[in-house]
Amino acid sequence: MPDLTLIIGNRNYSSWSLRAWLAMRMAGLAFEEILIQLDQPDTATRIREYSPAGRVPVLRHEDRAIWDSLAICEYAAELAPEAHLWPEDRIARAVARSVSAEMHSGFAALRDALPMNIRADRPGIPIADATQADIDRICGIWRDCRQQFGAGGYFLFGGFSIADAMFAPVASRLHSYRIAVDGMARDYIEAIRTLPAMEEWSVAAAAEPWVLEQEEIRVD
Ligand SMILES: N[C@@H](CCC(=O)N[C@@H](CS)C(=O)NCC(=O)O)C(=O)O
Repeated sequence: MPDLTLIIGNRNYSSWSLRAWLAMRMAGLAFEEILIQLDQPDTATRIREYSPAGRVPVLRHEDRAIWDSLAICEYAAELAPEAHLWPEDRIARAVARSVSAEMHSGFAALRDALPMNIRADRPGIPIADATQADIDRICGIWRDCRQQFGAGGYFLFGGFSIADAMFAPVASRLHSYRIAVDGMARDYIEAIRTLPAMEEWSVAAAAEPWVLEQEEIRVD
């Protein structure tokens, strides 16, 4: 196995894989990829070949496993300090870590109701109150970060950071389901969607032939 190998799930659906992959790409690291199709009879066994946690993403570095998207993002930041995957300013960095952790551990209603489905274009899904509350909080985070720290670029802390990797799947979800958001959130979603690394991932996601029915939310 090469030095760095990232094990991911289906690009179209695996939001955790996208986060780790974006951080690795934006760090400028060379790595190989192994894609394990989710929801197959052998998925769990195949993932456990690389990580006892049994989830993707997993990063293999030499003979060690680093698992969990946020840990992989942190590791990418340490391997490539010159990429500044965390903001340089201490306060900005603390806020970036806070919003990344909030994303990592929260927003269950939104994650359940609006699964990441990069190739979908599906307006008209009814939005429950709990999901709307998650959307409002996320847009609030984006607004605060952009207003306070975003002056140097188009991302939450100006230049691309791990916080953007963490929120990229949400940006994709809000786009796929055409969720109404304010202008600042719309601009941020476009900044994520048009990031060349995100475009590369999205093109590959659209080309995948696999459909996971339980992830395909449709309007009745
Ligand atoms: N907290 C973990 C979550 C990872 C996770 O839930 N991954 C899903 C795919 S997006 C998975 O591995 N599913 C495999 C399975 O359930 O068999 C992370 O941040 O990496």
